[in-house]
Amino acid sequence: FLINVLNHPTFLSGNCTTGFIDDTPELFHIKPKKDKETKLLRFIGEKIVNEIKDTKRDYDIPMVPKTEKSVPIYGTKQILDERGVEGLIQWVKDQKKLLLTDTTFRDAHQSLVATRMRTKDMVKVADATSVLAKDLFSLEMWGGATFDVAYRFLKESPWRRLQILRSKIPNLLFQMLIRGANGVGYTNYPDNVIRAFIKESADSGIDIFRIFDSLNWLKGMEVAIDEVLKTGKIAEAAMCYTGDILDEKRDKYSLQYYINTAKEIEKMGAHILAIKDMSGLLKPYAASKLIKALKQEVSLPIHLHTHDTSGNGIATILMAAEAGADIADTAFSSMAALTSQPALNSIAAALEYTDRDTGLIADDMQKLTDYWHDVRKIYEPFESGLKSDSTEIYKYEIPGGQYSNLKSQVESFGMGHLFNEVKEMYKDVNELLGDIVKVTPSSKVVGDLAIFMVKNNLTKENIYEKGKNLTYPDSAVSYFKGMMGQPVGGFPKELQEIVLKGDKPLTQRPGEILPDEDFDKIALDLKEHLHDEANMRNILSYALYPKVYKDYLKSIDEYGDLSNLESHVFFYGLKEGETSEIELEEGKTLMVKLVEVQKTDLEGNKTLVFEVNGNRREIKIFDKA
Ligand code: 3PY
Ligand code: ZN
Repeated sequence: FLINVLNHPTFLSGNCTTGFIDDTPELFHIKPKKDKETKLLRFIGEKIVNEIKDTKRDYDIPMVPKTEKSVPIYGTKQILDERGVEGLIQWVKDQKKLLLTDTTFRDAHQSLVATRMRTKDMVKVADATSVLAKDLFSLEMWGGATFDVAYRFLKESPWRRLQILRSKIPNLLFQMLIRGANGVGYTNYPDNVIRAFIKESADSGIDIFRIFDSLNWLKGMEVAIDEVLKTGKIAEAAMCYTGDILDEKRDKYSLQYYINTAKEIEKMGAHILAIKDMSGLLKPYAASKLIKALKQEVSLPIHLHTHDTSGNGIATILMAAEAGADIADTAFSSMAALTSQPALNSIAAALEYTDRDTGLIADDMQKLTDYWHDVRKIYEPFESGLKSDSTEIYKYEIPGGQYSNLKSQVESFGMGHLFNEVKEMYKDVNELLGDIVKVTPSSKVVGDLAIFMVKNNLTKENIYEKGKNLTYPDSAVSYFKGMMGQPVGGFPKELQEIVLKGDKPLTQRPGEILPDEDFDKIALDLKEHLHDEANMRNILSYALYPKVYKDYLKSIDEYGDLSNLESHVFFYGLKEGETSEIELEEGKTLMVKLVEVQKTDLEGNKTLVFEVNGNRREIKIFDKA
């Protein structure tokens, strides 16, 4: 506080009267500052008293595989740095082996444990990943839902994650998923936000940007592709796969449709073509047919992304490899399968001693797999409960992350018993919308509408009458307004009118009409009201997610930086008698033991007795029960 006053320009100028206090009240607003240790104990105390109702389980701290990092490790990152983008792309084309991306840091946990993986668990295994997985093509480790979940639920900075992992894994290409004009959010952002976000991400360590549009509307990807090309990084433009090219009756998304889309993507200047099979609909023989055709028609390397929801994912990747795919997304097997990516270990084993041998060493992959196996146990409450593959995905066409989340979303509306109806309705809504590409955020529109229709007893037949006077979910209004872009084949007019109720839809790119974000104004707001550093990362976080970011700052203010807590302590607190070593700040480590939780007193508080570095500390927490 005193330093803020002493450094204030008015104070320094010597013109410090009572007016100074009136003009700068924020400097004089003295809150009793809780010290870091107290904040931390309060956070743990709140978990124990008010959040974790069941008795806490025992969690072992996952064992990090031991490695020796004696020589500088050379990998794809060095190829990019030394030979530039063109050189790297040529290198990819020259490879006989199937190159693999590991998605464990991003899509795997997004699809299996609701995106809850904390930076701490990634950082612990970063050195080992750099050494043992040195022959991977890339790590998909950022973007998609990870950005907002980091702030919203993990109370940590996604930028810090990128920065630390980048410094610890200097040899592998880092890859992120960006939803075109929707950035890492659910709605179109002004062009200057998308451009600044890509620039900052590139400067912070992202090498490959996988850019997609949730309706395969290429116009929605233009700004992002252009900006990635400007940064000198790799633009991997994706076409999302939906439907079934083997089914001649479903001719909206035919082989020819994908060939045309791929050719357009090539013309836009992309370096790599991604096939983004977000729901795992690309069947093995379809993969073969599609990739063979694309290899004839475009000269870009092809990167296949699929999900194993149906159980056919491994076969799809193998058939794709056979047909000439260059790179495939996989995840270490303890974080693979079901709604996640197919298992890296299985693909590598299947291709051993063949032309497309990945060159990855099974024992090394196993060591990383074992680590993730132990980590995953800590995230058990976030699992969807899906126990087996399901070919019903071919019918419902629900993306991996959404499929595993939909049940809890439906339950949160008190409609758990109607889950099957919601899934059927998801299919009906897709038909109502004219059969659209379903991936974030368009998949959210379909999901929200499906829940809304089941809740209001609407059907695809009666909605035109019975649904006329209802107010539709925000996502559906935004969709029909054209704020997510234009779907293949256009909007169904009658339904659009019912949802918009006279409001005029857009036909151009939303970015063309959205005013630029005022970064200076945000900077001022951050400094003056939120006492946050107004650097570009913080400004962008605020521009993308104002409320989420403000809540994050509030949490930091209240509980301090929680990123150094072990994950089982962050999520579940401590058990009586349990001790955890916590690095409070660099060079200051606390041994925190919970000695006992006393009974609720007459004022409704529980006293928690801790031992911190051997000293007794008592913390009172109000019991909300
Ligand atoms: C995302 O946008 O987060 C996805 O993973 C889409 O598949
Ligand atoms: Zn995915």
